[in-house]
Amino acid sequence: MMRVTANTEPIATRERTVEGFVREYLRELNFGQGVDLSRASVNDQYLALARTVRHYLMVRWLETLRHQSEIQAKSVAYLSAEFLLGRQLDNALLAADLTDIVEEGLSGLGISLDELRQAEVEPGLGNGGLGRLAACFIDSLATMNVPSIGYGIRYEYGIFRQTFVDGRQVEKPDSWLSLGSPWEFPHPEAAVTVSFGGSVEDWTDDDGTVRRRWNPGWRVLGVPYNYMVPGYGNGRVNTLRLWSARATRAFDLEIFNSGDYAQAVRAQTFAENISKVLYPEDSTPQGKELRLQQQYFFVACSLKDFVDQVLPDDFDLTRLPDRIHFQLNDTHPVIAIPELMRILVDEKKWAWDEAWSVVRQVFSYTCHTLLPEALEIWPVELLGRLLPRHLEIIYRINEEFLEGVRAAHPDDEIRARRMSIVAEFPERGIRMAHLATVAAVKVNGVAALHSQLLRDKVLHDFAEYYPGKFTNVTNGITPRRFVRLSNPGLSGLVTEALGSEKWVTDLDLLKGLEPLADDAEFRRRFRDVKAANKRRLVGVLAERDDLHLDPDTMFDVMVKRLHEYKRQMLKVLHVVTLYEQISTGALDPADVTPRTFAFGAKAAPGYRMAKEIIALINAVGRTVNADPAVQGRLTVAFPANYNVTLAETLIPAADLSEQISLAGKEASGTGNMKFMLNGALTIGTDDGANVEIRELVGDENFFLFGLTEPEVADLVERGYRPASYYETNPGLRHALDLIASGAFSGGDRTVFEPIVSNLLHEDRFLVLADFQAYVDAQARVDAAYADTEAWTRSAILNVARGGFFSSDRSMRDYLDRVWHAHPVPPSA
Ligand code: NBG
Repeated sequence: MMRVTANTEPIATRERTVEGFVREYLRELNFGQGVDLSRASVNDQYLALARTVRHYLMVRWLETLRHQSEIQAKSVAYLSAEFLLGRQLDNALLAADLTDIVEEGLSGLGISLDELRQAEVEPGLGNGGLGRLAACFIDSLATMNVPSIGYGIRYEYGIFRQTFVDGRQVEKPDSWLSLGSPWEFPHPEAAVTVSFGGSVEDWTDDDGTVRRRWNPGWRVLGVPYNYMVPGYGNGRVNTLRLWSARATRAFDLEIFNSGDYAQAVRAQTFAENISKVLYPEDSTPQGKELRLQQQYFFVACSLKDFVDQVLPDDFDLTRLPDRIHFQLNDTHPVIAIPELMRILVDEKKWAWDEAWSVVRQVFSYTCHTLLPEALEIWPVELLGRLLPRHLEIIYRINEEFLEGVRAAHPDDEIRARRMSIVAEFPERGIRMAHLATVAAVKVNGVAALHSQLLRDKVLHDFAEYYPGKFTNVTNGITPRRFVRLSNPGLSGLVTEALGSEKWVTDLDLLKGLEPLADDAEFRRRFRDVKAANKRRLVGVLAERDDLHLDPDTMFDVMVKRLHEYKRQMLKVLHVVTLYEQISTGALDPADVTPRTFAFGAKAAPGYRMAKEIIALINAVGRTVNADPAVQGRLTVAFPANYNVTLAETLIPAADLSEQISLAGKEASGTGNMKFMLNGALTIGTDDGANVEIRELVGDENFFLFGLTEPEVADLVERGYRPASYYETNPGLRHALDLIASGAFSGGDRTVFEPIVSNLLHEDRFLVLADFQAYVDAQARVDAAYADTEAWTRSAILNVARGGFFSSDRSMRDYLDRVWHAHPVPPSA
């Protein structure tokens, strides 16, 4: 008999040549995709490529998993309802250092890598900043060799695809999985069961102890889908595990046996609905039952996975705090706290106090908002119906917590009520932020100002009660995706100037660019990069959106979710003001810096005012862009469906970054950091991470305007009357009157009446109060832009001083201040 010796040498070392890659690729195309090259569609070619690249990472992935379970080091589990990943291919190529080999190999086959890049549909499993932050964090954790895992939901439909019909937003489903999903590894055999509903009863165990037992009403299965999270250039591949809901077989069979086939199929649909679609609300939660189901579903799956699968069988759970820290990304996963209590007390039969002492050591909570209405409160009725045992547990946690509060503050019942986990008005509800704060080791805000306002305002009582529990970790962004990949021109220049690529994992090295801001030749090359990025964007938007832009104008960009507090409205008013002044002859067009005003923003489908503002931006754009009087001076560009992919071409092309939220409302912002690191100057308020950006870059390289947070508080306290600004400021009056006149709505005065009257009579976010300061700051921008050399110098300094905003630094802060875990380099 012939003996077969398997070649166990990793593919990664065996085939890292152009020829090796081509062989692998063709094999994947033929045997994986089932086509030959001559008949392969672009999608076939892309899928085969993705799978080939995956092979190269596989050995490292398996090695990471093996090493991780061997050394049993303390790990971090990042629990997040959203991971806004963006496209995977380029990042995988970069991590595996395969780009050149693949490009050459494909081109030999007559295939363009770039075309295949465009074939990838990005997984939009998040709404905005919070979800993208989670994606940046897992990238950094992998790159920094931190043993860690991301846990979330595999939504079948991610964030909706935005289209415009007559300038109004119309949402289309995002069926990102429909053409295949080459980056995921489903493990149906490892599905876990999650329970809901039913009731709780007493029972007496063998040693006579009376315990509580949950008799659930229904169950679903959670199927894990694993994704690779490759570190940059370090051979590590971490895991992101997303859960997909399926009907349990028992559930199906029961109903099927009762003879009702249609009902059995409906039950299946019911179960699978849980992971069907991402809720498209950003910052403002909707207290929907399905949403709570989603939250409990992924958290229960993840805890069970960690306790039963990741930990060894004989693991002593009292040692849990040495092995894991669960980071709660906002309140969405906070139901994990009573869930772990339930596991320890009901399933493992621990004493309550023993369980609580462990639970209190393994969770930390990141808050991402300052809007009180954005903190989740679940109606007791709903939570009790869906998770009756968890409600009991929460009540007991609250009782004991309030005992402590009352002991510390006798005769202050008002305080106890304010701090209670259970709200009494307007209906009984569970305040998830309070529950998180009570149980967490640390509570952090996401920028210095935000953390300070959390301590001083939003969670003030708690900061007093738990000194030392509150901390700050300023957000960051991954330099791999948002500089190295998205801005190859700048990356090349920086690498050449610094003499190495080390900055990609040590962003503070950008400091070394500072002296070059004074070097005329470097400035010229820096400008050339920006100009090329602008041309690249112009090309993309011409093709993608049939928008035709002039790359020789200033690119003034505001991209983020549409929210009144973010104040896209201010920027529209600025456009309208300039337009009105040019039209009436008050301003000579020759004195106006030619600008492209670019917007990108999705509104939550149910958010009326946000959708009106989108319609207004498009209406103003249509009028302005068609008017010969402002031709070549003012252009409005609002490409639909802003997403991570578009961000990657838009941000590197920007001259001016708009970060103009009302002070005290934007927790951090992360777009602001991406723009800075791509050499845009910021016009912004003293809000969120803008404060730190300005401190780092210096006042002279930042266009600050607007009320400060204390000034806002003061003005609101005294009674804000927006109409007074309209009455006393002729420029503002003219702009608002022009909108109200129907000039942008075909003469119809009713169309934008709701916007105008909201601004005049309510204006919750003080747009009118900051209007003049904003217009004045924009005049300073124009003046600065006119001095090309000085502007370029500032832009270079923005890049040079932006290293602090690497998400690697954020991770270091979490490791030191929150997780007390350490990087573990792979075995030699
Ligand atoms: C958002 C904030 C942003 C912040 C991101 C990431 C939510 C609830 N919050 O300011 O609005 O940058 O979180 O921290 O989406």
